[in-house]
Amino acid sequence: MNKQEIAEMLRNAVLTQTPITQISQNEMVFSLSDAKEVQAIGLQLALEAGETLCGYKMGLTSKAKQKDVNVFEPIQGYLLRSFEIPKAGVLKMNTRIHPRVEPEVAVVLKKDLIGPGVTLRDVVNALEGIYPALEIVDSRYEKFIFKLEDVVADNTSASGFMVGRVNLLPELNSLNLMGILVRKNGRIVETGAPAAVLGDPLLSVMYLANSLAEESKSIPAGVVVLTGGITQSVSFEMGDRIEVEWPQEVLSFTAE
Ligand code: 0L1
Ligand code: MG
Repeated sequence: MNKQEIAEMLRNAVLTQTPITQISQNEMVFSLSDAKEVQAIGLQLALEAGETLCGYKMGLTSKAKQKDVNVFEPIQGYLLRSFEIPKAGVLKMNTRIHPRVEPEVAVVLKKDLIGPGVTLRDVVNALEGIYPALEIVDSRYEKFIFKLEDVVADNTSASGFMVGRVNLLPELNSLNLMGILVRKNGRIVETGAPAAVLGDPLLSVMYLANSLAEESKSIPAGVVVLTGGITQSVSFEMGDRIEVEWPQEVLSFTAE
């Protein structure tokens, strides 16, 4: 299969909620650079279908997430406006395959971050806001199993996100140690703190800016940047109620 065909197959898996066999199992040679090209074609297909790009995500930036899926390198993907879940909302299960939720830190910038050479100080100076967030990942591969190249081609399993209302920027100095709980049907199933993300989630933004620079892209002001799952992801089913609790705000949804 060529890269266009692989991208179309992945898009079809999203649209029909039908998981596919891992690309790495079928293709003799499928490199990381091939996978990045497939991801870029997938974005193009979505834009041609009328979708809007609204941000970027980093993935596998915490040890918990890396162990979760047995892939040990940070990865990046894109966010579409249609991924956004209404706050205090309902998560539609009929558009997903086997979704999981993870607590994240979201960042919005007041000025473009243009690499290469972006430093942590540059990120701090560019911050408009830091928000509690959650991401829905939904691998398009059977049994949620993949290699690095597969998950990159699959836009890092991106499927949904919710960004809170409370801007944590005034509390930047204590961000890394804020305690976060994930509850499923009232029971605590994960606990963590933003420091789990590369020691500081803002390093994830720095990494993203410098990595986008290799493709002559930047992080524009105003877009959402998800910095990566803080804990292992949590699977859920129809009827489950999920709450991601920060000291300042609770993000929640019911899967219907
Ligand atoms: O943190 C992430 O968003 C990781 C995404 C890729 C792995 C997964 O599907 O869990
Ligand atoms: Mg994530």
